Amino acid sequence: MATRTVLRPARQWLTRGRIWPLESRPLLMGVLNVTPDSFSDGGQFAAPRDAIAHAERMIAEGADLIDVGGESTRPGAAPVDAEEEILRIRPVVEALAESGIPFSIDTAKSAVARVALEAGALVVNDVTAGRSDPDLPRLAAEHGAGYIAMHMRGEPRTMQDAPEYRDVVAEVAEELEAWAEAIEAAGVARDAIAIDPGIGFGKTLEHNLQLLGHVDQILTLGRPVAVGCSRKSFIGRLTGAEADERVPGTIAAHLFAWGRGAQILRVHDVAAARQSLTVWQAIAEGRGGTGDE
Ligand code: HH2
Repeated sequence: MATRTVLRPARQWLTRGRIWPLESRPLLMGVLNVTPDSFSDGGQFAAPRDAIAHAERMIAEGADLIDVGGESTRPGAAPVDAEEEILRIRPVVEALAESGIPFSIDTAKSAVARVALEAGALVVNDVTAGRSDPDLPRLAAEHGAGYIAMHMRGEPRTMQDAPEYRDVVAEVAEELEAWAEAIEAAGVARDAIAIDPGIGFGKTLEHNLQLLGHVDQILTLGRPVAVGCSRKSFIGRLTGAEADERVPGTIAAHLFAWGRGAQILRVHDVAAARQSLTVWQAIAEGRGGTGDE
């Protein structure tokens, strides 16, 4: 890897005029998949009423924002066209906006992002980091929105076909920085762009473990760092647990990533994430009490 400047971790994330401080505690993005086929919660929140009730529950449990997705990106998933994705997300983003719930839109398509941004989405969460739809970064810039640029090799249908890296941490960091710079060149403010190593996207078990163990290296790019391990298959590979039994493994992975500097965590199980982080943080800050509580 070419030598690059080592920067201090980002201190804030700017999304549509809202400043999220990143130093005191991690931001939690609660996952809201309004899809029939997401790998762990597909079909559960397809009805707008159920989706909104779930979003409200996640906010009450400590989510900072809700990440709405209308297309599954699980390995092998078939792509969905923009019209279908819009039909799925429109009633939900409009209701979230009406309730004043902060939300992001998890999409790689500008037509879908436009609907969400017009409703008030604060962030575009793009698993292709601006590479599949060149209009997406420009559109986010027009709205002053935040952007999450996630790392993926290939596309969901084929990404797990023998992914190979020389040095996974260095290559992911290098590619993320190049893609984030392109998003910046399209007009998105530097402080608005978060990067995400894309756990499970074109990576083997070993690659995922390397990336989680070295989040601190990604942090030296000086951009906000997001991580999503929630219920992912690497936890199943390590433990044999099915997707709906992976909360303990998710907590362990996210606590480790937070300890290494990750600032934004994307989770399905918000209450468990918030509780684990609160306890971890209290101990880390030495608020252990007198021992008689
Ligand atoms: N993971 C998933 C989807 N979007 N976005 C970011 N920034 N980081 C991630 O790790 C990430 C993501 C996959 O998880 P999920 O939404 O639960 O499943 P599906 O893609 O099957 O809907």
